[in-house]
Amino acid sequence: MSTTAAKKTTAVSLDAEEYAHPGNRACTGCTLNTLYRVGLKALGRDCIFAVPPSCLTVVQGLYPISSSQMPILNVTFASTAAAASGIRAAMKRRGKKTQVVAWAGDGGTADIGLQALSAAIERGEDLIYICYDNEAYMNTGVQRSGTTPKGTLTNNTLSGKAEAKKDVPAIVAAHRPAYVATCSAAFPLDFHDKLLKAKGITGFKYIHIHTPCPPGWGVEDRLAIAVGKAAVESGLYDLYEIENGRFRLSGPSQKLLRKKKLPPVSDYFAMQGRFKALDDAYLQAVQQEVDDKWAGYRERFL
Ligand SMILES: Cc1ncc(C[n+]2csc(CCOP(=O)(O)OP(=O)(O)O)c2C)c(N)n1
Ligand code: SF4
Ligand SMILES: [Mg+2]
Repeated sequence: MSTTAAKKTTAVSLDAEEYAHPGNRACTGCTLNTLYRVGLKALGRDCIFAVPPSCLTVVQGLYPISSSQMPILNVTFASTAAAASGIRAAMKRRGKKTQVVAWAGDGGTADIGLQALSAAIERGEDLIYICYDNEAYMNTGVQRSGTTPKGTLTNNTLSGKAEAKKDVPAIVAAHRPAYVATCSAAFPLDFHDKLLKAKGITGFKYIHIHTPCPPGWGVEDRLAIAVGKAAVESGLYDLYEIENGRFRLSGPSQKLLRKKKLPPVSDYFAMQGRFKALDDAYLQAVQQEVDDKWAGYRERFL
């Protein structure tokens, strides 16, 4: 199992080859699009994807007009991790090391595909599972999912979602897979390097990515990256890795440990139309939670 910290990739050292063809049907400003392009560079040509219905199927396109140079199997919602396990078994049988990657949205992961995901982790399948979390069912017009934050306006939570966000990386980590990481689409090179690391580890690898979606979040296209950065830099959304059961803050989140004061989380919420229903009491409660969490991190890691 490889766990050594590799040299960080920069925009200059990134693989110059493009595995995603130019021109696809993503919305302007879609951060999934960037993740996809950069993710393919980390994975390289020898990989196969299992992808359930989602915006990623739109970005990739359907056979025979696909924007990816790698093969994609479009699978049913509930079966992503099971289908990926089947592909891996077939590859093994043929003596091939081809990297199998399940890549799904939050609806396909936190809700509809959760049992197949849990079973595949428990079996210790040698797979990479990527969940891009745009915090709703976006492809069908913004309906709430298990990872939609409390208070969010969606087309079926018209006065704000009543329930809290499901912590999927924590659920996955409770299975003790080989590797768990969280990422943000606002830091695509951090995602690139975590994916590269996952490729070098045997066993089940899970990467969860906070993925701003301009139309679904009520954000101007040009601000999609800024809003993703605000989530991380305010300390609301943490980037971390768990290897062999050991948790560590990583990349941009690790740098926050030594900062005396982080920007208020209200700045992040104020940037987005989907949070218009939040009141001051709620914002203060979230701020308190974030402050307590970072006080705990500082005690533990400094
Ligand atoms: C069994 C089944 N139910 C519903 C749908 C309709 N559907 C297609 S994409 C989608 C939304 C998926 O949401 P998510 O996994 O979060 O991905 P996103 O669209 O946000 O990228 C839904 C509900 C479907 N294709 N199959
Ligand atoms: S709806 Fe959101 S996630 Fe889907 S293609 Fe558009 S910007 Fe990307
Ligand atoms: Mg989604």
